[in-house]
Amino acid sequence: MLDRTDTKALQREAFRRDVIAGLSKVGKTLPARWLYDDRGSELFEEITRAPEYYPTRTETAILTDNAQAIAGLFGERAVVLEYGAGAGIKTEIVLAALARPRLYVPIDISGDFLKTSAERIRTRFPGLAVEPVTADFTEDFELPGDLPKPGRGAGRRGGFFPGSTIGNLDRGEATAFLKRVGRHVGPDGVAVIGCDLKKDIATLVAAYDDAVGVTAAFNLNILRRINRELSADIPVDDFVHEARWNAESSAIEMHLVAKAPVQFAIDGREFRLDRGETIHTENSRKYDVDSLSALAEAAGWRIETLWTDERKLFAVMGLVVR
Ligand code: AVJ
Repeated sequence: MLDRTDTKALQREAFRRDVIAGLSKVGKTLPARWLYDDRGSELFEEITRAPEYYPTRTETAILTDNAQAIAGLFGERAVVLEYGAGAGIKTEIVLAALARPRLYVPIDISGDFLKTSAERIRTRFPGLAVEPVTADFTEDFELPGDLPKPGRGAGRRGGFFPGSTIGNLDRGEATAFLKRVGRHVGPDGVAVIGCDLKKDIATLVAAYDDAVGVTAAFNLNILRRINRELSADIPVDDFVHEARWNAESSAIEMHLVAKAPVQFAIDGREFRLDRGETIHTENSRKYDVDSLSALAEAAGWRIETLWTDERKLFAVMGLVVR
């Protein structure tokens, strides 16, 4: 029996469902969220240090260089809602710059991850109230009713979503996400969102196919995870990592390409791939100023400030509700 309070078992069942559904389609896919088990998260950390992967260090520099302006957007006594359990140093840069923040609310689906990062923030900012919320922010959810409302000791509410994770969402999902943030922060709310920018294809592809092969290991790990958690027998060595630019969707796509005809079983179901057939594991959309404005407007926001680096590699949007 599935215990409804056992989130680990529920996650395992959701994983099995998604894997079987994705691999049963004609164009095989696996949802990108499943790339991040413990090993996947470790490998992603390594990616952020790869010389070709410019987003993390560029965004961190943008936040550092503009911390005062960002703090100005949030205003005094802000209630900060972070979508994702905490982006480590980026969160700290913003919180450290704020004027007497009222409350920090990290939101994440993983309760364990939330606990650890909430503890880290409490240690680093002893005077700051922290109220973690366990929720899947890619779907609609209500904030706890007892969060301080603007006025009476609390300032504005501001959403924070760094990392260009918004790039994993398609246009409809990204619009729905920004509308959700708008509902959470209310009419006087603001948001600070990190987005990767369109640039020459060679730079983009290299960032998602680094020379050392960390990104390849990260992508292939999803197959190892299926073998580990769903007792499957996927011949992982028969697959290679590929990063592709899709001009139509303005996205880098990660694929796992079968080097030979492959067959394997999961849960007694047989799956086959022809040589050259792929499993599409991630989209990472790249924006320009016009597409960012259009996205913001469609979701009820206006770009108040767009902070970028000198080489225009990455952008941080400062949004206000229209
Ligand atoms: C964590 C989704 C922002 O799209 O750049 C990095 C994930 N995938 N290298 C990105 C990722 C391959 C990353 N995000």
